[in-house]
Amino acid sequence: METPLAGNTVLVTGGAGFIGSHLVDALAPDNEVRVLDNFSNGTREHVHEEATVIDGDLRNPMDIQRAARDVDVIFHQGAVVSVSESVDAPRATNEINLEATLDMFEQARLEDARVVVASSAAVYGHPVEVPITESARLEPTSPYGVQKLALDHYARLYNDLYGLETVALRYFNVYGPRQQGPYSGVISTFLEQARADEPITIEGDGEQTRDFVHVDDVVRANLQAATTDAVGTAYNVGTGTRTSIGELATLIREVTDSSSRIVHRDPRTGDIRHSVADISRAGDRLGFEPLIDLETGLRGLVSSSKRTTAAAGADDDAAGQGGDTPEPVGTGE
Ligand code: UD2
Repeated sequence: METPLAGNTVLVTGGAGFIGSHLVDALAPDNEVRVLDNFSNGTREHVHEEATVIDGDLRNPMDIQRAARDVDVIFHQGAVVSVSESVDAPRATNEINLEATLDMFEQARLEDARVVVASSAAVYGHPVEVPITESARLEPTSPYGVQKLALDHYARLYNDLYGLETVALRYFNVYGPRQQGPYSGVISTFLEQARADEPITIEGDGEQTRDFVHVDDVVRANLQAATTDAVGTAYNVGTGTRTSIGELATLIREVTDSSSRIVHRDPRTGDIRHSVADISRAGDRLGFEPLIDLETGLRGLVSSSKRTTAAAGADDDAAGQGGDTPEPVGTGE
C-alpha cells in the first residue's frame, strides 16, 4: 500500500488489534512504529515484526507517556469495541474509551504530535436520514456511542483550544482479515456459519442496511488523516454504498460456495434500521476514496482465510498432527 507518511516515529494504540495491526503493516516499511497494546483482544502474531511492542495499558498514564515519547503521530485505535460490554459497564468502558483518550491528547500536546483518533458511526444513533453526513444529529444509543461522541468532540476542542492537530474518523461497519473476538460483527459471523455449512442467521427481516468498508480502505483514510491540512474535524469513513443484511447473506453464500440455509430469527433490540455514510467530506478534504467493493473484499477474505488455514495445516502436519485452524473472527479498532 502506498504510504504518504514516511520517516516518522508513530504510535499505534491497539496496534495488535484488527484495524490497528493492518495500520501497522502499512506504516512499518517507512516509519519507526511503536505499538501500545495490552493484548486483551489483540494478537501478538498480527503485529509486524519491525514494530516495537509496548505491552501496556491505556488506563496507565505512565504507559501512555512511555509509548508516546518523541512520536510525530499517534493513531489512537485502542478501545473496548463491544457495544454490549459498554451497556453492561458504562463506567469501566468510559475509563478506557474516553479517559485514556484524554490522557493521550494531553501527552500529544507535550510531544507536539498529531492524533488521529478512531470514532464511530455509533455517534449518530438512529439516523434521521441516510446517507448520513457529519453534521447529522448526534444521538448515540449506547455508552459506547456516547464515549466515541465525547472523544470526537474533544478531538475538535483540543484543536480549537490548544492548536493540537487532531482528526476523528467515524468508522462505519469495518470488515477484513483478523477480525476477532467475541464481538465480531455480522460478516465474520455469516462467514463462519457458511463455512461450517450451518444456517446463516439473519436477525429480523434482513431489510436493514449497513455500509461495509474494508479495513484496507480504513487504513488509507488513517494515512490521509495523518498528513492532511484539514485537521480539527471528524470524517465519515465508509463507502457510501448500502447493503441489506439479506443481500449480504446471499453474497456470503455465493463467495463461500456454501449450501447453508438462510434463516431468520428475532430482530436485535434497538437495532439501527439503516446506516450508510455520506463520504463527500472525506473525499473533498482528505482525498479519500474507497477502493474495495464488498464482493471483492469478501472474496479476498475467503481466499486469505483459506491460505491461513492451509498454512496452519502445514505447520500442524510438520508437527505430525494435521489439522484445520480457521482464521479467528471478531472485531476491534
Ligand atoms: C456497528 C459496529 C458497532 C457500532 C455500531 C453503531 C461492527 C462490528 N459494529 O454495529 O461497533 O459502531 O455499528 O451503530 O461494525 N446481524 C444478523 N445476524 C448476525 C449478526 C448480526 O442479522 O448473526 C445483523 C444485526 O442485527 C444488524 C446487522 O447485522 O442489523 C449488523 O450487525 P453488527 O453487529 O455487525 O454491526 P452493527 O451495525 O450493529
